[in-house]
Amino acid sequence: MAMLHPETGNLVLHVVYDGIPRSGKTESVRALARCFDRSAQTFEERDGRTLYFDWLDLEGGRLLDRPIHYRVLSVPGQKVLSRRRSMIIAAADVVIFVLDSSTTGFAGSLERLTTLRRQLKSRHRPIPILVQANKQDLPEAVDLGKIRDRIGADLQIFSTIATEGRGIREAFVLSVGMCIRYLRKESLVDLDRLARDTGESSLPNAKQLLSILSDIHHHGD
Ligand SMILES: Nc1nc2c(ncn2[C@@H]2O[C@H](COP(=O)(O)OP(=O)(O)OP(=O)(O)O)[C@@H](O)[C@H]2O)c(=O)[nH]1
Ligand SMILES: [Mg+2]
Repeated sequence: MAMLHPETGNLVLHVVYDGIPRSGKTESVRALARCFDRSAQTFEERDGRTLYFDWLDLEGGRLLDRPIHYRVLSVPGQKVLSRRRSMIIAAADVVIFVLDSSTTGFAGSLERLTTLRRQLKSRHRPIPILVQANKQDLPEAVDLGKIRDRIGADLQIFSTIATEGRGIREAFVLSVGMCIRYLRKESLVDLDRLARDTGESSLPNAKQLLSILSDIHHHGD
């Protein structure tokens, strides 16, 4: 959800990478960080699997005359961590869905995308989704035409190879453009309301988010 940063007053937008396990979410966030000479933080990884989230802060552009601060987060893909995943998705202003284009990951990705769309439909306002067709370097990768046929024409698709950083920055820029256009068009950002909300519940930092998600895991899973 769009928020005001309690210290800087900048507008904070949440960009969330979702997708099945091993689809390339962490790889995408790390490649994006490299594009901006930053490094992403990974909150706990075991055997190469994200246990909580990846986190990256970026800045750029303005909305309602405020500089925009992007909080880039990736979810843990594993099914057993779905409560953590849902909680992170609940904060999203835009979701980049990392679709695994390998023959083994494609069917599961379509299923997960359906779940994501259902989940986002229940929100009080629609949340834009960009589909990042990842692993397009694999010789057996499902091609964009077939992916388009299966997911429908209403979602934008962008081809990427996260391990080589190809397409990652462009997909990110496209997704935040979609998000900002939508927020502007629908006049969804009301600075007065955001200022009130910021006073009531300030934005959790990475450590606080980690703690919130650990509690959910202990009590819920
Ligand atoms: N060939 C190829 N491999 C990729 C690509 N993107 C990611 N991978 C590989 O896929 C594996 C999983 O990547 P991750 O980024 O860790 O996947 P994830 O989606 O974060 O996985 P979870 O944290 O378990 O949800 C790693 O071995 C990556 O190197 C790609 O574009 N092409
Ligand atoms: Mg990961």
